[in-house]
Amino acid sequence: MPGLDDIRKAIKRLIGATGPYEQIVKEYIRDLQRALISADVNVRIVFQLTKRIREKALKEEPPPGISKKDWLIKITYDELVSLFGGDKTPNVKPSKKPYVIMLVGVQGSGKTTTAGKLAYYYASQGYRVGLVAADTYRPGAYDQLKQLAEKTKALFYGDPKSKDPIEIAKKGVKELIEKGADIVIVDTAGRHGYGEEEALLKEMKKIAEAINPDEVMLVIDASMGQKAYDLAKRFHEATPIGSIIVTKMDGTAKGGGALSAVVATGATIKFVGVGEDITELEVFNPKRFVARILGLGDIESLLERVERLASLDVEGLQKAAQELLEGRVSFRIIYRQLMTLRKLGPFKKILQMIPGFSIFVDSIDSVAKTGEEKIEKWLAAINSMTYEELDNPNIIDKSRMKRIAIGAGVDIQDVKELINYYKSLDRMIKQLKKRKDILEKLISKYGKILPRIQIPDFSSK
Ligand SMILES: Nc1nc2c(ncn2[C@@H]2O[C@H](COP(=O)(O)OP(=O)(O)OP(=O)(O)O)[C@@H](O)[C@H]2O)c(=O)[nH]1
Ligand SMILES: [Mg+2]
Repeated sequence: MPGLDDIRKAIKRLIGATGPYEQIVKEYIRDLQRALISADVNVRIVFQLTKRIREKALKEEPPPGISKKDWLIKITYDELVSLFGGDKTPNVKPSKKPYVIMLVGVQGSGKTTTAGKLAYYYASQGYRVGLVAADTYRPGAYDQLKQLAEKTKALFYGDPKSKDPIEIAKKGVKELIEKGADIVIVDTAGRHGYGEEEALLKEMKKIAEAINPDEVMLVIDASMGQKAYDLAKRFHEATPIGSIIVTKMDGTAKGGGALSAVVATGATIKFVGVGEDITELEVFNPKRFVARILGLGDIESLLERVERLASLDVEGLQKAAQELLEGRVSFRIIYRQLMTLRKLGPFKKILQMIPGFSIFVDSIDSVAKTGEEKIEKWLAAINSMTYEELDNPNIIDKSRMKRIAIGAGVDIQDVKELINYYKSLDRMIKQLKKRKDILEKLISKYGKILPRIQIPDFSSK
């Protein structure tokens, strides 16, 4: 998508940039603004959006393990997703059978092509689709839709001799439903040029009154850019049951402007057209759309990392690490470690990136080798310990081991291994305590860095 593609270039530049962070942010923001404006996104919206990005980039601390640049990309992603509609994924499933869709739009916006694409899309979902040619103005409209119906194996109704679109629409809907169509799509005429929205909406109303469609879809050509705002707004106000399809996203730099303008009206974009072929129609999903603009693979792995970090129990980990460093190894700490490990699985690499946690990770690492099954057994064993045993593992003798094993339903050998693990961990910490310099360094790092770490809540988004 031209226009928006420049965002990816801005990110590429960001990744390669060196120098003071503030300078990097400044240049990146400028690139981003240029890219969005060249995509015809409303200038005011562009400045609001980049202002938010700049503020977040400079004020917020990235989560542990995420670099500032990656964090900046993540912030950009979030802002772009909300620019293009946020978390909403449109519901394109017909709410009932049969379902009647009426397509409207100005001349040449892509209605007839889109009717064919929709027929193809819904047929591939298992629906029986019917197409009605209710455009009596455009010469060739009948043949154009008939061919599309043949191509997509859709039912078809049209009357090349009639000059009455309302009559055709009414008859067509009735006949195709009788023939067993689950979805009937009515293609209408688009004599109206840009700026003739009033006339378009008026005629739309007339046909709609006659056939009472379940949904009216307004087809908008993406090359309208942000001018799509007025049309979409009036349509949205006049037709609450309506939704919008933005076509020709492939052929214009202004697609970003068209999409963001339509989103700003509160109307729902259900599909976007991305080529002339009947297969080139996509359900519009803002997240996927933005991911693609930014370069899918990269952003996905970044998001995944951020989300993983967000789900970490940092407070619990901090406490456990602190306790470990202070040399008070107990089964309570080990229990927390095991729970973390169970949750994180192979993601301990992330933990390793958290300042001060590497030592903690080393000890987790040795547990990691013991495998999932063992972890479950050890957790069960710890669960059947008394409070006294939890805090003073040294009092656990043979007879206590036996009792714990029976209580947990595990072998006594498992309990022994757990005790051995405790002992090796305890030894390690004691050794570390002797290296006071390292310890002090770590603790000073804690004091400075850990309290500042704030993990945003991505889970609710
Ligand atoms: N590149 C590209 N071209 C498209 C897309 N959708 C439609 N077109 C082209 O746009 C032109 C007009 O499409 P139509 O479907 O005939 O438009 P219409 O709204 O039915 O036009 P009228 O019936 O005259 O109002 C055709 O050349 C289509 O191939 C799209 O998503 N991408
Ligand atoms: Mg047409």
